[in-house]
Amino acid sequence: MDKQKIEILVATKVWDPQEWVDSLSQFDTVSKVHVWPTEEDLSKVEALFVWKPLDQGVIERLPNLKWISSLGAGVDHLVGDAQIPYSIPITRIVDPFLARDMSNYVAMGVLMHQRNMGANQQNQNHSSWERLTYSNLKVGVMGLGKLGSHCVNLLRQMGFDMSGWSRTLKHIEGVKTYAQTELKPFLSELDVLVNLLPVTPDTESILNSNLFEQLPQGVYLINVARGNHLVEEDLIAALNNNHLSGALLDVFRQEPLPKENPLWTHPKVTITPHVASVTNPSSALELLKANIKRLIHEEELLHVIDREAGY
Ligand code: NDP
Ligand code: OXD
Repeated sequence: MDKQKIEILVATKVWDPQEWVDSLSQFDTVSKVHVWPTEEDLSKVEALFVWKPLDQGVIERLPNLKWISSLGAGVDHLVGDAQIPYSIPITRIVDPFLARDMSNYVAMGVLMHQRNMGANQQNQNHSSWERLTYSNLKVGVMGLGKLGSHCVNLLRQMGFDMSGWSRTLKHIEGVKTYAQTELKPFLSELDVLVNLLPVTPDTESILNSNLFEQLPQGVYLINVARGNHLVEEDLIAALNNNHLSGALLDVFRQEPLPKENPLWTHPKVTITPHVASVTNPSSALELLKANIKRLIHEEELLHVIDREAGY
């Protein structure tokens, strides 16, 4: 076996793997790229690249596995998977384009809300000239990691009054920051709440009626993290009793969102199909290339997640 080259298995359930396979096959550090599902001999595979749930039985086919990479920023599809031994490091995609695109999406959502674009569109449908004005907004971001911190900085530069909440206290110029124990004061002064947390046992279903009650009336919700953060019935109740003014949702417990889900037709909800920020294969491949070299040279991998914390 050539020590300078490794075999890789790509398992992408919801994406066509071809672009990844074509590029990885050209790396001079890769001897073979397998695509799951396969009957090929996988005993020499050292790296597994995954997007979305891994079929049961994959790991037992990989006796030589040394590293798993998520092909997205999130790792919730991997951390809860009992077939993955703790000894195998899991990495994720950290990429400036992912952060840029996410911040742009959130900025779009905040501006559409601030400038009443839904109501303007309806007025246009009736040729109705109604001057809907606006005020500056206080926007709070839950999660100040790679994406959340980029997002608060962009929106601060756009002139919004920004705050952020994270597990450990952050210091970000011009942004009011709160630590995990300070959720109540963080929530109490917002106009828009943005969720950019990872899903962990601590944050699963965090967007529920108890949290909504701690928000001032009229808050607009933007959920771009994971569907499992949101209790959908609690959101619908809070929208129906006018406690929340609306929601922009990109992620759902079940994706694709089933046709019969009431969120599709709720007048105060705007839906996008998990496209807030999409991994750009060409830049993500640069990170994978760097990590393949590190694996070969037995150096520490970049962007390894903390299995205990779950992100
Ligand atoms: P990071 O891991 O970089 O950041 C996570 C942040 O959440 C950190 O600030 C962390 O705190 C905070 N956090 C974690 N647990 C808690 C908790 N219990 N209480 C308070 N704060 C907590 O993640 P990213 O910014 O890269 O990504 C965030 C999520 O965005 C991903 O996990 C993924 O689910 C989602 N995503 C969605 C996409 C889409 O298209 N819709 C695209 C890409 C990502 P601390 O700083 O103290 O560690
Ligand atoms: C991600 C995503 O986690 O696309 O990268 O949701």
